[in-house]
Amino acid sequence: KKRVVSGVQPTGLVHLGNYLGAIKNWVSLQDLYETLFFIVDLHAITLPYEAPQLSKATRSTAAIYLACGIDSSKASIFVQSHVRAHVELMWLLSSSTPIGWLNRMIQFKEKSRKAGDENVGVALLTYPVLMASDILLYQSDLVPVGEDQTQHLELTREIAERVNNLYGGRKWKKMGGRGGSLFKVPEALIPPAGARVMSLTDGLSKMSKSAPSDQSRINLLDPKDVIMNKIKRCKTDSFPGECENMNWGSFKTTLTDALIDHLQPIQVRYEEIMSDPGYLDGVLLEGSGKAAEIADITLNNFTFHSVAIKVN
Ligand code: AQP
Repeated sequence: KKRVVSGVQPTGLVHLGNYLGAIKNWVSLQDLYETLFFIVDLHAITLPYEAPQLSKATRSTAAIYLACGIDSSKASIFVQSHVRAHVELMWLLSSSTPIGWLNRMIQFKEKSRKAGDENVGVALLTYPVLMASDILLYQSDLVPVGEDQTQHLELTREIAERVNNLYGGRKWKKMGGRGGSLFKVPEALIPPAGARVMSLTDGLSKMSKSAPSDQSRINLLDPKDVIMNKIKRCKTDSFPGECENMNWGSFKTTLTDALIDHLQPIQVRYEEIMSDPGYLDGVLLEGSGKAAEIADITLNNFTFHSVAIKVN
């Protein structure tokens, strides 16, 4: 089976965009592929954050994966920082990644321009290398990516190719190494069309966890009356579509009802999971165990090929 990896950052409350653009698709992917879904807490610390808030969001995001139908008997569900190999491989990869490649990343340019050089950590520049590590560690075949992440996946592919050239190949066979390519070069798995959910208050931006106004998004855990209110107040576009015979009033009511019906069972399941911390811990422990087994093989092999001597 081909292997697929993906994750959500615990930077806030999981919203409808994260669900429709990512988590809902993962539920179908887990039947077709070998899947690893993680909560990328190490990516969530590139901008200022509160540690207790982060750990709460990490648990909550894991519970949301399960509540949405990710099945721990099919997929490995884990927290990125629980598998130490992510950071270690990142260091090794970063020494072979030209700084010019990172300077070109659009997200870095945008975020650092907004916050100013003195206010952003070095990790904001280097985090695409961590993303490369997240993917390459598992010898992933396919990575589901939204359009804003295609540049980072392309960087991952370039890093893999460069490192395969530098440290892979025949010369290592003589040294007892595997030779050939060390990392699989992953392909993008483009999600179904229409997967970009826009902000409720600004039609030009996507719905986002870190947008300051909660009115701009529908959180998966929003109560019924909050969802009703947000939809009542949200902007609508003027493109004729499937519901063109409806007026705004009946369209918004239909949408609200459909959304509430869809989210309600997820919310019930979420509460059940959160009321049983032992269960959630067990899922995460098992997931990180399975992930570490794969990750350690890649990391050990690459460490041997790039820096360390082999001792028996
Ligand atoms: N509005 C969206 N529509 C469709 N898909 C979306 N995704 C995010 N927003 C939308 C998808 O959700 C997955 C996880 O995203 P992430 O947590 O890694 O970071 P992000 O893309 O930056 O998401 P946010 O919600 O906007 O978080 P913040 O505010 O922290 O930056 C990805 O697959 C993404 O495509």
